[in-house]
Amino acid sequence: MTRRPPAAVPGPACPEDLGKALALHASEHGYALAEGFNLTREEFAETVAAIGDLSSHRFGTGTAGLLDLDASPRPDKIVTGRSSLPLHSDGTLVDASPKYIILYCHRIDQPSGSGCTEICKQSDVIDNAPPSIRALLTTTWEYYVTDASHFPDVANRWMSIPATTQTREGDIRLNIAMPFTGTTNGGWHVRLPGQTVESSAHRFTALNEYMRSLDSFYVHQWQQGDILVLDNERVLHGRTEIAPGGHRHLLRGQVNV
Ligand SMILES: O=C(O)CCC(=O)C(=O)O
Ligand SMILES: [Fe+2]
Repeated sequence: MTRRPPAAVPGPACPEDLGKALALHASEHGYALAEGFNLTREEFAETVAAIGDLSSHRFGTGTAGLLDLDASPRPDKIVTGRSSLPLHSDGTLVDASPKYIILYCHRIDQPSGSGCTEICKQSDVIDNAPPSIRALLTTTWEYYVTDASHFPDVANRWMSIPATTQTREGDIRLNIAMPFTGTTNGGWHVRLPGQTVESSAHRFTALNEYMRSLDSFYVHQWQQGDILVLDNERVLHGRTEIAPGGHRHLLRGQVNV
């Protein structure tokens, strides 16, 4: 299933105007797509810097202004590697939630369905949740991070993190990273307090199925030159697995406002 976002933003010529237009659209609709760009790494970094402040980077590779998501074949790389990524809000595991995530498709050569970005709107998740899902979203989840290459400061110990927090405006937002499913090398494990990873799994499976059934669930099939800006307070995002032999190189930036 590949649905287009509400509206693709027409492309202003200069990086500064482009970045600002995309961020404004994302803050209203959750995310914004612009197509057909041909940016150098420097132009991408300028576009990112025009959107906001670059101070909150806590990952093991890259910088806030430019991180390479280049489908590394190394088995110790998960987020910057080739596996699927479950739906999550960025910054959950490192306690540094950025406002916007900016992704640019630098190079792509992969089959349909490979390396797609999956998105769903947090308001849709929260507002329509049946009681059993609501209970899961109002509790604390426990995480054990194994992708030490991407999360060097928090790996290899259990952490308790409430599933919701407040935005700067005082709205409730999700602060979650769903467990990995069906991959041998996931980047983190998730359990509920007092339960094991295994005994928690059926509740996360129900939440996963629920989120994927929502009207706002959107799967983006990348084309070279696409720019996708996500409002991390309004959407969750994930990734489908990158098919064997597929090439996918996104440039990623993140900013606060
Ligand atoms: O590779 C992707 O599509 C996204 C990876 C990701 O979740 C991130 O860099 O925040
Ligand atoms: Fe992410």
